Amino acid sequence: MKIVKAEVFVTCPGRNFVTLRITTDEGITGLGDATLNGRELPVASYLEDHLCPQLIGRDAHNIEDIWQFFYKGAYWRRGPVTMSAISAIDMALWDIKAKAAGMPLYQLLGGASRSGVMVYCHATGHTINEALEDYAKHKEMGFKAIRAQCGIPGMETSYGLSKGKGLAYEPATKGHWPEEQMWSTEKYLDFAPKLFDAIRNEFGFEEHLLHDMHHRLTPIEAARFGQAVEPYRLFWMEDPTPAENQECFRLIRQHTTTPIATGEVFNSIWDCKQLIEEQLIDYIRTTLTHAGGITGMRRIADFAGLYQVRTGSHGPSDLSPVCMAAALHFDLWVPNFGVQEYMGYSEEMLEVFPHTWTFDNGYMHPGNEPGIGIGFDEELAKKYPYDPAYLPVARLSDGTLWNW
Ligand code: KDG
Ligand code: MG
Repeated sequence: MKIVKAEVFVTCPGRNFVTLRITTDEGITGLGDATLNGRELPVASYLEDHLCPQLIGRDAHNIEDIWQFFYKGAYWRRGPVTMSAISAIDMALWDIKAKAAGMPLYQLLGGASRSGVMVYCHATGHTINEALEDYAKHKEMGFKAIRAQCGIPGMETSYGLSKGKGLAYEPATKGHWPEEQMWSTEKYLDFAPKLFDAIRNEFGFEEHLLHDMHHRLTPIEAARFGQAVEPYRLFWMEDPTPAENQECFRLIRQHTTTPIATGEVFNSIWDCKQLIEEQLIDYIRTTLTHAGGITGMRRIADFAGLYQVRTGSHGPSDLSPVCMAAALHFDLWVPNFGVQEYMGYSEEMLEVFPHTWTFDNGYMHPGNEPGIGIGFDEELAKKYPYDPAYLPVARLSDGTLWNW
């Protein structure tokens, strides 16, 4: 089954998404997500100018060889741009293979290991009371795992907050200049435990409670945080410190039993190796779109399984519904599954990407259509042209650039 076409679409039904569509001589098409938030065009160009022309004429069934060809064959390895492009190709080819087999993708991977995929949602508020209201709303919807973020007194902005009450969280700002936000670790460390205290007092321990620190603390601060929140039994503290320096997670581990999750900015198994091998984390958060598609993620998950590290894939709405659809197949299969992030999508987004997944009482299922169960409405997508937007940057009060 030969590849005859590989097309790249950049569309913005509320957010910019980069979509790859591969077509074969048998008329089967597959979709892949290549979205890299705030850096969409370099991935689109890497695909269009370099990889797509080299796909034409190849056998669509040879997923592993094509993956190796683009990974090793470029000479230049890894990095978010390269790996997002390879990931999209991989996803689209698995979609095609599953359609050709007449099976939902999870069946090809080895079948379902569970009846549904536990997903976690986001509860946020500018104040603790607002966060409690939002938590109650999501609990009512049936979520069994809830991530909680809250505004910090004395700081105008903080990670994870929507721009207004009831609005979806959208960190990127339109235009060509990132928004600058202020950060204070001291204020955060003093305040954060109060949020978890209020949640556990109000709702008890029934739901899994998660929290994202978004790479902002130093290792010893993260250790202090982990220790301080132990009574609230978090499911995980996410990205406590930037993960380039992986040894430093040892220091956090020495001080706290709060589970640690990281990896949403990782691109390959090599980025995860030390953290997993030395059992410095509990959950690996790589995603299909940035870590090599099904082929890359399967290797990471199998390796993590040796060390009782479970998956907790990144799933914000800045990864397209194509990624979400494929992730649900992966999650249904992967033996060492932990949880899947699900931020949700607007109606506009879901009209462009019609899907077969379902949500029921906190669990999602990818559906049983052959392939990954996602479509792309090319005509509708044209109504939403690319609209440049950037993620914010963070600075300390004296102007020092920090980790956003
Ligand atoms: O594009 C950046 C977002 O994907 C990231 O800020 C979201 O940290 C995030 C999360 O855990 O969903
Ligand atoms: Mg995160």
